[in-house]
Amino acid sequence: MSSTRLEQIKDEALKAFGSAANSRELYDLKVKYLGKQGLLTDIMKEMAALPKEEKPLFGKKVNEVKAGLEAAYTQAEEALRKKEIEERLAKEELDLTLPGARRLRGGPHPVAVVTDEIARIMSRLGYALRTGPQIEKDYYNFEALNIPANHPARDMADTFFVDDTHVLRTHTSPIQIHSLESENLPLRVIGTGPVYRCDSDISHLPNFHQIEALCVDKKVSMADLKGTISFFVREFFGAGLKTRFRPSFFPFTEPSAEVDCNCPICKGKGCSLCKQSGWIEIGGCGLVNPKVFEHAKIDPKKWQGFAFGFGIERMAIIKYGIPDIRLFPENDVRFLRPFAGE
Ligand code: 2NL
Repeated sequence: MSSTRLEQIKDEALKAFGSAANSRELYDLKVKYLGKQGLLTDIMKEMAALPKEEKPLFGKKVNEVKAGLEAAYTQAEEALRKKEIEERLAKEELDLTLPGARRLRGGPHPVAVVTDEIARIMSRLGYALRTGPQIEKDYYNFEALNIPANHPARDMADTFFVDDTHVLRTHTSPIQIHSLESENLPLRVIGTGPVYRCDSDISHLPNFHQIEALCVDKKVSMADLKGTISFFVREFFGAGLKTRFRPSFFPFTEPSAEVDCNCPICKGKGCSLCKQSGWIEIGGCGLVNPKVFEHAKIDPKKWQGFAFGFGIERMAIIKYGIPDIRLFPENDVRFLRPFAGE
């Protein structure tokens, strides 16, 4: 009796699969016949009532029917899918006048562009590019640079401390200290990379970039320093721009000066960027403090040096008129694209 019923279910299911109008209907039929609570499952349960010797044969038959129905389902589904796609293609029209989905191309980041440009200019004066660790010993970030224990830069409020003796470097000067310790003199290097300050507002980022130059030789003067920076400013911002020094203080240089140049936007005439003064501050400089040489075991009676440092984002802001320093870490392609050099 069960075998007849099985055949009946099989024929019925095959017919139904073949005449399903769409995939949804076909799926419902699959549930009805092959599902966990479907007709084939029901019939398996009836097996319990059969005499023991008939069970294996019947079980085999059920499995055959099941396999057959599953194959028929797959075939029917494939056919329906094809039919549905063809119907859609026939019905739906492609609007070829719609604009394509534009993918904005990125470009080199202005920090990278400015870094490369500075390195290129300074290489013509014999300066080699150096990088260094971003986590520094207290010694390399402060002590070796003659920054005393009670200096405000050492305060928790300005410096990210990693542990008791390590900090995220707050400037690129430790790179130069490593060069002083490990390279032969005379020496001309630029150190560059990210630096960190516990400081964040509309004109300060906690993570920005610096570039510093260091020249050590037998006889080095403020005149060499000024000549080098003036050359650099003209090459980087444009011919005809003047440079001026204002006395300042850094623990690692003596004497020290702030560096201003003619505003490259108005060429010194006065505009909103330079607040009508015609001058804009670009960084700091000075002659290497003998104490820095002593820390690096270099005899300050035999060697002299000058150094200067710039903020890279600041250089880019001045050169390209970037309105907001917070654009730098966002990597929005609309910001990056103009630097792609296209
Ligand atoms: C600034 C000023 C400066 C230096 C950096 C330096 C490095 C050594 C010895 C002496 Cl190893 N000096 N670097 C000197 C003066 C100024 O940076 O405003 N940077 C953004």
